[in-house]
Amino acid sequence: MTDADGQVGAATHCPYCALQCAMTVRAVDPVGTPEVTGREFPTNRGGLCKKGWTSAELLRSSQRIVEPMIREGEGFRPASWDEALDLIADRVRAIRAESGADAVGVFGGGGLTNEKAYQLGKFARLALGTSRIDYNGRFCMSSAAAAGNRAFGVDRGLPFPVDHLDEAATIMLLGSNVAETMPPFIGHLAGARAAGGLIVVDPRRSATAKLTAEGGGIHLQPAPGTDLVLLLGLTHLVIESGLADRDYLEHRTSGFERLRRSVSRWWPERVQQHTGVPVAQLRQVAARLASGRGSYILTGRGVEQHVDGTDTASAAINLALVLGLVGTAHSGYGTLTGQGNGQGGREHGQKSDQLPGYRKIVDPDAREHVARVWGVPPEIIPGPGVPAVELLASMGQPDGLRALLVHGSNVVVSAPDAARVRAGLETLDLLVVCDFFLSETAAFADVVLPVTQWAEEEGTMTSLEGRVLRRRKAVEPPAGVRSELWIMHELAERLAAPGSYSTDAAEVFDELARASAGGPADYSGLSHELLDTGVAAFWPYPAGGPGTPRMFLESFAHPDGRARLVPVQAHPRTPPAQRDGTMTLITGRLLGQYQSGTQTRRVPELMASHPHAEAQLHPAAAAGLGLADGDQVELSTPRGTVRCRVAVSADIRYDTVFLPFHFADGESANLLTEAATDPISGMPEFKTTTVEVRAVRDPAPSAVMVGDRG
Ligand SMILES: Nc1nc2c(c(=O)[nH]1)N[C@H]1C(S)=C(S)[C@@H](COP(=O)(O)OP(=O)(O)OC[C@H]3O[C@@H](n4cnc5c(=O)[nH]c(N)nc54)[C@H](O)[C@@H]3O)O[C@H]1N2
Ligand SMILES: Nc1nc2c(c(=O)[nH]1)N[C@H]1C(S)=C(S)[C@@H](COP(=O)(O)OP(=O)(O)OC[C@H]3O[C@@H](n4cnc5c(=O)[nH]c(N)nc54)[C@H](O)[C@@H]3O)O[C@H]1N2
Ligand code: SF4
Ligand SMILES: [Mo]
Repeated sequence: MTDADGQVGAATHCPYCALQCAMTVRAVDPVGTPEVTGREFPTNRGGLCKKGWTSAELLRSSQRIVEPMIREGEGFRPASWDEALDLIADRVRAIRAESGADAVGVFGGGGLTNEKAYQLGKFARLALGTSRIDYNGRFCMSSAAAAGNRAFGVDRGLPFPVDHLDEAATIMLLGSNVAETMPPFIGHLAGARAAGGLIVVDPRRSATAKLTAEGGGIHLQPAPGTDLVLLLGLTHLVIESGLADRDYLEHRTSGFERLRRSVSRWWPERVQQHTGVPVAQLRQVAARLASGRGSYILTGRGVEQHVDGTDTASAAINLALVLGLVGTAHSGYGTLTGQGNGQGGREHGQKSDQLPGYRKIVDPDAREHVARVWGVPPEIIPGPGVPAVELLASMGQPDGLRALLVHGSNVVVSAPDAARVRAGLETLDLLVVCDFFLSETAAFADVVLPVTQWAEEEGTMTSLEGRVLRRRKAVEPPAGVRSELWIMHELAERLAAPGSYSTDAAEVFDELARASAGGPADYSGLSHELLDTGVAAFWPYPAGGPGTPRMFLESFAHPDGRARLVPVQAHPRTPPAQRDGTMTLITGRLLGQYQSGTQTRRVPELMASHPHAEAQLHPAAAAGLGLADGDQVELSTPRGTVRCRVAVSADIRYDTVFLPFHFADGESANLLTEAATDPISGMPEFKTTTVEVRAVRDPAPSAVMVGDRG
């Protein structure tokens, strides 16, 4: 195999995040770790972060599952594929007969290829006959997606190519720490940084916030969970200072008068009181964004993973619209999609309310169209299911789930209120987990099915800029593992399912393209063959092309062609009582770990950089609790307790503690979080939780004796 640049190996993309850095993977020998090199591409320009560089190590990991496993007592025994698949089909049939098809659930993932995500939605609705399918993108992109849909009529994370940011004079990043979560992305901030126009909004002085230091950028450090007030205040300031783009508002948007009234009570002093951001900084930011030299507003999980995440994302969009930034040639608004296929994963039907092409499952025309492609009558496609948190909460409930099939998520670590999720999994009559490793969730399974990894399969991914990319096979998988397309095919056959389930990714893509035709996310002009020519494939890409690198230049996707200003209200939260040890917990990511850690905790170099969870605490807060750097600390909420070491740092607000969520067992941040969700998107509140923080005195007997003698 030789890629387009003449490098030997498969031209593919990184298995991890949505930046989908381009790389070449070359098999060195049948058993050794394949070689990874960065490949020139507009998003990463040859660069990779350390997760990308070490990604191939997992292909040959000794911890890999290489044969199906069936529960036996506390452990597992190896099984043949036939035995495992027969067992699953038998139990699914029995549970359906007793409790109805909705007793069987499916949990998908934003890391699945477009082909697998599409097939999973079809398999759930037709082969299992269930409405109960949702996926981990609910934890990730759902708030931003809901806000994008209501404002623009369509949701594509970045409605412009990433490298257009290079020309910007001002970029405001709200709740996004790209320096750790997408390192090569910071190359695209260089222009704005040099122009003194990088603005970062984060309660921590994150690695990204530190980039504002040179060149006169601005770091706003609001209290966690107050971004909505901050954005309402900035919008108010822009309007009151005469900085709004009146001409743009008149011609390209609707709802300005209502919006203006809705922000009028958020005068700067009041915003300062709620957020802690000084009035002078608010004015500086408003003026900078309105300076007219190319401004972008981008949001990340820090502002979206809240119970008011959709409204917060809407407030960010409103600010961008009032400034006239969206659908123009040199400015914009966007959200930074997280998972490798977080964008495509939300388009092809693994979401509870959705059919392929980003269609609504309740829309009769959409059902008709998709049913025709599937070769079934529309009535047999179930109606909408329930979002992820509700789906997981229904395990063990009357009329809830009795069986769950998990494809590409480790909910025991990544779902909110994880102790309850564990308890729910234990009530199931059947848990099937497809994975490469025995994740914390797979450890609860009745059947674990080993699947192919990224470099062992063909497929497509849709990156954060809405560009459809080819994932290519570079190495042979271990003999015992199978692709998920094959698994769905085999199970569908055993269940005598309607519809056909191809095992060939290119064929599945062709079907997906037909199913998406005419929908908001239209892929109908694309095929593996066309993608292999290297065409820049930004969706919508209808038959004949040419695709859409920059969206909304002419009009928005609502019937009247206008963007909607959606007035939103802040319900300011009461900050935790200023008692000693009562603080706001925020959770997030570290450079060298990925998500629930199933993959990166198995890479020695990455583990060496972040072997354990550490709670980041301000020196003043630490001193007040009698804690020094490296001491043991205990964080607790009514739901659970985490013990870990403390990392004392002036980079965080004194009222806030930060914990990464990549670790398992007693270090798992989601033992503390609450399963409260945004009423519009179903997004859980991952980013602010009231916690009690206390020092742990060494409980070891020797230490107690030392203490006694003193
Ligand atoms: N290294 C690494 N990279 C990743 C991932 C990973 O696990 N590890 N995951 C990928 C995925 S799926 C995603 S979704 C993206 C996420 O990428 P990001 O959104 O950049 O990641 P987070 O660390 O979750 O959150 C970003 C920042 O939000 C801040 N924050 C917390 N609470 C608040 C708040 O109330 N207001 C504001 N303004 N900020 C707040 C945190 O301090 C943090 O610095 O990263 C992707 N890339
Ligand atoms: N407290 C807190 N919790 C959070 C967040 C936070 O910021 N704070 N962030 C949330 C966000 S944004 C996200 S995206 C979620 C992510 O959390 P998870 O949904 O747990 O995501 P991963 O850890 O990537 O889990 C993917 C699992 O599937 C496996 N896998 C990878 N690719 C495939 C595949 O193609 N097929 C199959 N069958 N398996 C595969 C991996 O080995 C791994 O076990 O966590 C959420 N949880
Ligand atoms: S930034 Fe994301 S896509 Fe690029 S190498 Fe790192 S993890 Fe992979
Ligand atoms: Mo995510």
